[in-house]
Amino acid sequence: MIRKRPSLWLKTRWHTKDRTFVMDEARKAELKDYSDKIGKNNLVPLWDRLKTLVTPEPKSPCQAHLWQYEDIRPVLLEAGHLLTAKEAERRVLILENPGMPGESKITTSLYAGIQLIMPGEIAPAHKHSQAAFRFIIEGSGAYTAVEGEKSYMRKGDLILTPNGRWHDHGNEGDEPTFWLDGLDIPIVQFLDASFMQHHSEETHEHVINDGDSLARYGSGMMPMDFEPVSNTSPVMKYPYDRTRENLITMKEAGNPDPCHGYKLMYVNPVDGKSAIPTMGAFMQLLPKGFDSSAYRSTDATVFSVVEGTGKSKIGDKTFNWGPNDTFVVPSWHYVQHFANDECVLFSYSDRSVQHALGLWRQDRGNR
Ligand code: GTQ
Repeated sequence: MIRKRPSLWLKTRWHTKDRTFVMDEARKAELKDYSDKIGKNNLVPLWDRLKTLVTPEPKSPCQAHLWQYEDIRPVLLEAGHLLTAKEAERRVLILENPGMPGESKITTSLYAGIQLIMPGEIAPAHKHSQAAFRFIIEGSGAYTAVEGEKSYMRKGDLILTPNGRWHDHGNEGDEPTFWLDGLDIPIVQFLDASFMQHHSEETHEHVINDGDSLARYGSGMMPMDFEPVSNTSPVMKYPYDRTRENLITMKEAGNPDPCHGYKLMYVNPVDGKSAIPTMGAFMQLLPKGFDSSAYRSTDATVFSVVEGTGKSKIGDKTFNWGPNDTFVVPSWHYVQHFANDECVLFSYSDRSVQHALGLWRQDRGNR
């Protein structure tokens, strides 16, 4: 027969407000002794941890932050004279969230860095489990090649590097070229699924022309009998002139979304889902004077300013931004954008992952 312990029932008082028990010192000591004892066997009482593990709302170490391009550009150029792209393999400054020092993360799930390649340089071919995109900030004449398809870079272009594919970067022009690297490094790290290899040659053979995949897959048509080889978009470059033109056409029609202005998502034309399965990428236009409604979502989002100046209120902080600046909005923080001029903002997040797992939530600001 199971016996109730009347002594414990009597000793327990339920604190209704935050659902904790009120205990006297003797009982606290008893429970502490217990957890110390079982700790030796790598066991931990859930009742000490439940509140921090299962929170009523997202509680992130990720902090809202702004990186100004004028602080990055000169020191990255300095690195351009300190070591070659070949020596560094990739000459990149990581944008590390101040709330997670040492973790190489801009949000809990995503990585960001600014990469520089000097004229004449090559960043040698390698491949890895992590997927990447390059969002071009400054310079032209450089390229990323993915398994032989060379995509030349211009400001505002988005170039994909699907996971597991050989890729190298080079600069055939005469200007230093800078871009934002977005990678799913923390997701792959979390899942312990990282593999990487160096190519036997410095560059993979370049056999496919710039724009080839865009022509084949990215113009509302598909090659006959096309069978996708992966769930990443087969389009390697989404050129800015097209993206911008689409946003301008939308703006001319009017009726901006109160939270987003005019906003498009980069999609895989094969399935209409995110171009890269582990990262959602977006581009939005905010008309001059636009003052967005407060918005929050569970996908912490990294923004890169393409055109215009403005400010964003993120939680209780306000950041003034201009072209080429990067800022991050943590999960479930209200964000409100104010556009001084007509602004174009690129952004990326783990929305696609949260969507796939049924975790994504948004709140369109009914405060
Ligand atoms: O260009 O392949 O910022 O492998 C970090 C890791 C860039 C790249 C990064 C990488 C790359």
